[in-house]
Amino acid sequence: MLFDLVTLFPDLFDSFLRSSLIGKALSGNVLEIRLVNIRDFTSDRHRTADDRPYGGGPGMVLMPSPLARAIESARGNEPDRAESRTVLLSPAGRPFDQSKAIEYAALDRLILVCGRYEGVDERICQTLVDEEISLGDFVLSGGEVPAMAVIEAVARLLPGFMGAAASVNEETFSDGLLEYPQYTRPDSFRGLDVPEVLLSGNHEAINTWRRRMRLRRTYERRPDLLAEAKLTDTDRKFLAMLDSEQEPGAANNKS
Ligand code: 4FV
Repeated sequence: MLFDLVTLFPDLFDSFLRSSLIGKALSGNVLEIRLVNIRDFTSDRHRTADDRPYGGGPGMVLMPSPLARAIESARGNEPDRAESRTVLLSPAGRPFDQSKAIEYAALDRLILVCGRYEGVDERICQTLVDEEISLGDFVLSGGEVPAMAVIEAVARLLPGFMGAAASVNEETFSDGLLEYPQYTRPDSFRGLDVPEVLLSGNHEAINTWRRRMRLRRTYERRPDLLAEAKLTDTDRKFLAMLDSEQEPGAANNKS
């Protein structure tokens, strides 16, 4: 899979591209990442890429021409990459989540456009951007960090990326529930012991405990996820029990 990163600050990606799994995947041709510096597509000797907003107001806006040329140059390389999508990282975008990561992992190429300053000229969104994606309801100084998050979430889903290090975390959100708590040695830490069941070797009991912990954590922390979660009748019975626990005067046994 190919990622084109359209940015004013390509150096920001240096250590990220050298980091462990991404670095290995780049050398293993599991994925390819190309940096497209918007400044290389400016036309004046000051290499100006931003200008004052029409209508006044604070800050600057990324100019349409250099950005359009940068995106078109990215698209121009290897136009045969059929399944391609151009995505602008912006707080006004659709929240990024695991289902979007799974969707992107099926593409041949993802062109990620990193905004800066107050944002990009809207005519870029109208002409060259397929969709806008937000990392969350907060304001960053640039789209580079969200782009790194998208690359990492998508790359982990590519065949050959995780290799032996396949993780349970892949399940997180894929069946709509939060993950179960993890423990490792020592079995007693600052007076806190690892739950007995995890030391029992009884894998059926362990799986039941882990499923219940996923249901309880999702119920307590992200009840909004339960509507979409893939639940069994046993799951629903357990959730009903949690509900009954909430009733005033109900006994509270944290199993
Ligand atoms: C952002 C976000 C974000 C806003 C203006 C960069 C900044 C500047 N991108 N999810 N939250 N972007 O805050 O994706 O263009």
